[in-house]
Amino acid sequence: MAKPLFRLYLITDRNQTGGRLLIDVVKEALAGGVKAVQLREKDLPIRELLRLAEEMRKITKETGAMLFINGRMNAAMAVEADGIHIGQSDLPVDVVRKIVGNRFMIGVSTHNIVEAKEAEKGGADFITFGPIYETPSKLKYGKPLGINLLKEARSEVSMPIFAIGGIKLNNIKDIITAGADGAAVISAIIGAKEPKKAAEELLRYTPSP
Ligand code: 3NM
Repeated sequence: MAKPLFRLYLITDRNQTGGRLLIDVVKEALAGGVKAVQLREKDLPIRELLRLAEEMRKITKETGAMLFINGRMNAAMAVEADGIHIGQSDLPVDVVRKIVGNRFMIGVSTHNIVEAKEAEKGGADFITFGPIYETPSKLKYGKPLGINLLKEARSEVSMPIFAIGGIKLNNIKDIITAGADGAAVISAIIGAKEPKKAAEELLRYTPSP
């Protein structure tokens, strides 16, 4: 089975920082040991996203963490990100792979077994699979898939799987036991009072490869 380069995938949402600057919250998470950040600010105009991506690139580089940009290949190229993360309404993964070659890692958001298998076939490096549990924005992502479907995904694909959706300190052990390689989180870190501590605690359950 392919092994991921990281185990905890931090996804941004600048609306969940409780008034703090996103860059400061991510800095704290990096200080807590996070090694992969996905900049996911879908509604930001491209120039603002680019500015934020540049800042994120700087702080991830300083801590040896990987940076992924959600959706926008041009911004990913401009800041020399490590990868891009695409969803089911972006270009198909095989097309993105054709465009970027091996210049970027490609992560794909998947929500069922068919999408997971397609992502693997299309040349993704890893997937997120979810939502496993209820998330604060549950309506957007659909009904929780649950642990059993995560187990099924594990048996169907050999690429790294990051469970996503409602992953917290109290359930992260269960998704690892079910076969996930790691967890992808927003609120557990971005919304935490102490993002550094939150990252450290989650990382205890997701040991480095
Ligand atoms: N994607 P939290 S669930 C961005 O199922 C995202 O693909 C999902 O936020 C999916 O860690 C989700 O706060 C939200 O639950 C994850």
